[in-house]
Amino acid sequence: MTSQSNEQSGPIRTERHGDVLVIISDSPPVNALGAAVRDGIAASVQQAVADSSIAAIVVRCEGRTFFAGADISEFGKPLQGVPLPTLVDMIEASPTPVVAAIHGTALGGGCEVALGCHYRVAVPSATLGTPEVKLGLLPGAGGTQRLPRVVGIKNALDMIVLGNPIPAKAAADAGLIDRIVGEESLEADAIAFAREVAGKRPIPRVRDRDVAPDPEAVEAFRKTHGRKLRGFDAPEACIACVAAAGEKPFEDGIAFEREQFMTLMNGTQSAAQRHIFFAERQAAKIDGVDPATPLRAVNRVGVIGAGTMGGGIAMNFLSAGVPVTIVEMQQEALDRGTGIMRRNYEASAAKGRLPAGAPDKAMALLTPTLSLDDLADCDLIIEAVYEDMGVKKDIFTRLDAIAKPGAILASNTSYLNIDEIAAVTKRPGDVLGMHFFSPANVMKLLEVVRGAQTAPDVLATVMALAKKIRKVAVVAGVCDGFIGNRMLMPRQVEANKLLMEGATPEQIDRVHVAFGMPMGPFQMADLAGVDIGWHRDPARIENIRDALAAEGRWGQKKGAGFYDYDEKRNPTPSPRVAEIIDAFRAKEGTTPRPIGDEEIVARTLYTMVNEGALILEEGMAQRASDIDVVWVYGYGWPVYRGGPMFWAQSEGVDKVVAGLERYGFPVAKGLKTGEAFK
Ligand code: 3H9
Repeated sequence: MTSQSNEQSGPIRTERHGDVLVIISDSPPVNALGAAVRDGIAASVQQAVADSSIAAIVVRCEGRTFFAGADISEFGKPLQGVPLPTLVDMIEASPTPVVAAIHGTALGGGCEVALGCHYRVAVPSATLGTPEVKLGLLPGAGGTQRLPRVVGIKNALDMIVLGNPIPAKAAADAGLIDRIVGEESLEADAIAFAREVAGKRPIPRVRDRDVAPDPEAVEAFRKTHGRKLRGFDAPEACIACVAAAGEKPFEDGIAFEREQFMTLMNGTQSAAQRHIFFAERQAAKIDGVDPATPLRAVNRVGVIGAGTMGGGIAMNFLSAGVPVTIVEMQQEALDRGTGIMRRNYEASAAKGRLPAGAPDKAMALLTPTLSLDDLADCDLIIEAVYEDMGVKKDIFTRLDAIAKPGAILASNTSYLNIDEIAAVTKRPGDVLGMHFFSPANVMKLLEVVRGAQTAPDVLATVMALAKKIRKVAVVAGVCDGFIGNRMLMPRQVEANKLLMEGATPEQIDRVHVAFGMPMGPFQMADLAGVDIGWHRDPARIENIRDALAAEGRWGQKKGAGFYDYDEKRNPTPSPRVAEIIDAFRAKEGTTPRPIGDEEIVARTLYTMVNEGALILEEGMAQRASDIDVVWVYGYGWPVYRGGPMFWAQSEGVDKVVAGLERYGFPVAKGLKTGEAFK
C-alpha cells in the first residue's frame, strides 16, 4: 500500500498507510517528550480517533531513538502544553488501537508512552527502561502503576528502583514487548502488526490488568539493595509506588505516584541529580575548541606499565574493541600484569557482567612486549609508570624518537607538571595528561590535562575517545593535583589538624559518611595505604601519619592503620592510635577540646569548595559543574548533593563564606562574587 504524507505540526508529523495512521516524532537528538512533542502527539491521536477510516495507529520516532523520556530541561519550570500523564491516559483511552514501534532507547516517559499504547513492538537492538531514579525521580506518568501490571512486582522493582534498562528480548520475555520485529523494517512490520490487531476487541489496556501484591519480593529487594541505596530519597519512593500497584486500585495508585513524584521533583536531591546529568554532558564540551574539529584516528593504543594502573587503563580500550600494545621492563612483571587483566575479565564473566566469550575476545586484542620500540605503530601512547619526574622525562624523550608523527603522547600522572614533561619532546602539541582513577577499568572519571601547548585536535580526540571507552572526561589545567587531588589537599590538611585539636579519626570519618561520602579521610588513607608517599625513614616522625607508618600501621593491608582491623577487614577504633595522637598533642603542648560536627564540615568540606573556587579563578577548570563531575565520578561525592560547587549553593553560599571566615580561612574571591558558580 502506498503511503501518503499528511499533517506536520512542529516535531510531529503523520503518514497515512491505508487504514493505519503512523504518528512520527522527529525531535533530535533523542526525541525527548517536550511540550511541542506532547502537544503534537495529542493532536494527532485526537485527529485519528475522529477519523472513522483509520483502523489503527502506530507511534514511532525518527533518528536514533524512540522517546528517551520527558524533557529534563523543562523540569522545575512552569508546565506548558499537555502534561505527559494526560497524554499517556489519552493514548490509552483511544478507541482506535495504538501500537508503539520502538527502536533505540525507550526510557522513562518514553517507556510510559509505550505502556499507554495498547501494543508494543520493538527491534532486537532496542532497550527499554525507567531510569528516572537516577535523576532522583520516579516514573511519574503512570509508569509505577502500569509497569508492575505488565511485568510483575519483582521485575518492576528491578527496573524502576535500580533504573537499568533491559534489552528488547528480555522485555519480550517479561511481557513488555508483544513482538520483536525486523531491525531494518520497524515501520513496515509495525504497520502489519497494527492491521492484525486492528479489529480485536476489547482493546487491551494496561490499567485494566491486576497485579497481585508481593510483599516478600519488596522485602527481599530492600534487603539486597538497601545498602547501595543509602542516603537517596527516590528509591524508597519508587519501592512504595511499586508496592502500591499491587495494593491499590489503579486510580488510587496513580494519585499516590503523583504525590510522591511532586515531592521528589521539588526536593534538593533531584535538583542535584539533574544538575549532574547535564554537567556530565557539558563537561565533554571544550572551551575554545570548535566542536567540528577533525579528530585524529586512534586505531591502536600503547600503554607503558602493566601494573595495576596500566593494566586497568589497557582494559578500557580492549573492552571497547581497540587493540593495545602494553610494555613492561621485565617478563615477570609483564606476565603478572596481563594475568591480572585476564583474571579481572574472567571474574566479570563469571558474575554474568560479560558474555562468556568476552574475556578471550578482549585479551586477543592485547600485544604484550618488553620493547618500547613496539609502540611505533600506536596512535595514542599512555605512560602509566610511577610518579617520578625524572623517569617520566626519560620515557617521553625516548617516545619522541619512537612514536610515529601525529601520535598522541599522554601521561597518567596524578600531580606532575605536564608542560615540563611535554618540553622534553619536539612535539609538545601532541602531549597531554590522561589521569585515570583507580581501579582504572572501573572508575568513570578521566581528568584530561590540557598543557600550555596541547593542540586543539589532540584534546578533542582524547575527549571523544573517553566517551568511546565509557568514561566521563573533564578538562583540567596544569596545576598540582589538577582538579580532584588538589581539592583533596585542604581536606586532608584540616582533617589532620582537627585530630591534633581534639577530634578522633572516627568522628571525622563519621561526619563524612553521614554526609554521603563512601568513606571518610582516614578510612580512605587506610584503604589506599598509610605508607603512600611516606619518606620511609622510621626515625623521622613529623606527624601522626609518619608515626603510624613507622610502626607498620600501613592500613587495611596490614590489619592496622588509623583503625584496627579484624580478619574480615572490619574496622574498630584503635587505642594505640589514640595514644599516638595524645603523645603528639602533648609534644606540641595542645590541650584537646571538644570539636563539633559542624566545625568538621566547615573545615574539611567548605575548604574544598574554597579550593574549587580558586581552581576556577585560575582557569584550571572550565566551569563549576566540571568540578562537581570530578568529585561525583572520581571520589564518590554523593550525587544527590550534586558535587561540591552545587552543594555550596544549596547549603547557602553565605553560610559557607561565614564558616570559612569563622575558622580563619582566606575566602576565594569567586565565592563572594558568585563567579565560582558559573
Ligand atoms: C522522565 O521521563 C520523567 C517521567 O517519568 C515523568 C514526567 C512527568 N531531556 O546522553 P547524550 C540531551 S525523566 C532533555 O549525550 P547518548 C543531552 O543533554 C527522563 N535532554 O546521548 C544531550 O544534549 P547535548 C527519563 C536530553 O547517545 C543530548 O540529548 N529519561 C534528554 O550518549 C544527547 O544525549 C532519562 O533519564 C532528556 N530526557 O545517550 C534518559 N536525554 O548534546 C536520559 C538526553 O546538548 N537520557 N538529552 O549535550 C539518556 O540516558 C541518554 O541521553 C540516552 C542517549 C541513553 C538517551
